[in-house]
Amino acid sequence: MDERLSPDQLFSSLSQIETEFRSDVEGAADLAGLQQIKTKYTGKKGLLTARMKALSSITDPAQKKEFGKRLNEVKNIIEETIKGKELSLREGEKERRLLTEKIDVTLPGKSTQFGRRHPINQVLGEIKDIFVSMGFGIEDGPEVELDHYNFEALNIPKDHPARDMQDTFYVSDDVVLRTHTSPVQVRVMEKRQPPLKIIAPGKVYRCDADVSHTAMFHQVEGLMVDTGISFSDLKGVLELFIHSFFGKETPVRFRPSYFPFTEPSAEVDIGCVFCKGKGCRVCKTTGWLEVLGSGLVNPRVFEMAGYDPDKYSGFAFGMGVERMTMLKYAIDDIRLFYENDVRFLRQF
Ligand code: 2NL
Repeated sequence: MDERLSPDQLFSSLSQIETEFRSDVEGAADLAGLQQIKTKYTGKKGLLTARMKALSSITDPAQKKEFGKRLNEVKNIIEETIKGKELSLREGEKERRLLTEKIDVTLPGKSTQFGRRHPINQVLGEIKDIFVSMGFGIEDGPEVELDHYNFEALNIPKDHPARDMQDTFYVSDDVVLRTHTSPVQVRVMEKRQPPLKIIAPGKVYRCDADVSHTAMFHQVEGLMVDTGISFSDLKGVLELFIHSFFGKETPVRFRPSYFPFTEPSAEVDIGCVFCKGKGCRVCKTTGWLEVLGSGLVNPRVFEMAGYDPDKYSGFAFGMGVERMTMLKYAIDDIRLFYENDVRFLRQF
């Protein structure tokens, strides 16, 4: 259609476009509206674009030059005006956001869920700290152990009934999953001469499972060897340990017992944490609970380790970490530790 307009008409149409453009821009309320206006005039099918195409239809060179100049002028006006308007619209929008968007710094923050150490590891750490404070060193060793270190060197021969006492996982004829951490201490004795003051914490395995037994559990054993170590050293160390761990008002007693690797042997009881010594189902009405086993190291064990039993004496003890944890927190089922229900674990 533009092709059919005369040069004069083309000229005046440019002025109309300019006027219409100015009023359009005036009314643009936001950036989206401005974009529409931009398309209306300078887009592929825009009003100004159409006039540009019409330029080639003017035959008179002077008129063509004049129209081209005017066309450029309007084009520049349109582009500059849009640029300016865009800037002021952006400013306005920023201003509006600053006024309407508010951050309430007094609102509570988003809470984070914190993890924590497993109660067994917490208690294991507590037990280690107490013995370290008394000068004990920490030792470890293999969980898959030779029958020799787990049994023979502890005075538990192959046909000994004590082997049935500890239901053992056998890997092969002479290799077992350790049933206690004593073999760690035997290995240390083999390598080092007295004095010795060590604990051996770690995982042990027994083929057993009920409310108070799991196939894997944790044990801390201890061993002190020197010249002149007596049963009173054993009593002093273990009483101090019990009072640090359960509190200094906790009643303690030593009761004669039997282990192949100690002689004499004693079991250590504390006043029942469930009934405070009155007698209940858990302590079988005795008012006492067994917490650990101990004794003076059997001279046979020293001989096998290459220590002179006439020169050295020592005491040893062993405790189950799960059992200590259950007594400390009055928990009646060991399996709770390994079900990994966070509602249980979060309480520690
Ligand atoms: C218990 C009893 C005990 C030992 C462990 C031991 C280690 C060596 C030599 C002598 Cl190398 N004895 N350990 C001694 C007495 C008792 O544990 O009821 N544990 C849960």
